[in-house]
Amino acid sequence: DLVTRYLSVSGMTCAACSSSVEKVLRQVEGVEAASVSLMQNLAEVVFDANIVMEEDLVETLDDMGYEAHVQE
Ligand code: 9UX
Repeated sequence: DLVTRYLSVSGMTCAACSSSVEKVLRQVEGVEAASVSLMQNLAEVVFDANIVMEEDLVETLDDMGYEAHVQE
């Protein structure tokens, strides 16, 4: 099933940061769509919860050097 979740992402300081975060999220298997707002420090991700978990997305962004958290 497709779910939409929001991740807060800190550490993005320029537009290239948010672009690369968006690009990487879109390449994750199971992710259908990703949209990242630099101004809001927010990533909106639509993914198939049977394929990928939100914790995996958080870890992916942490590995890139950003600090991500799932928003309630
Ligand atoms: Mo912009 Mo982000 O020069 O790591 S790409 S700060």
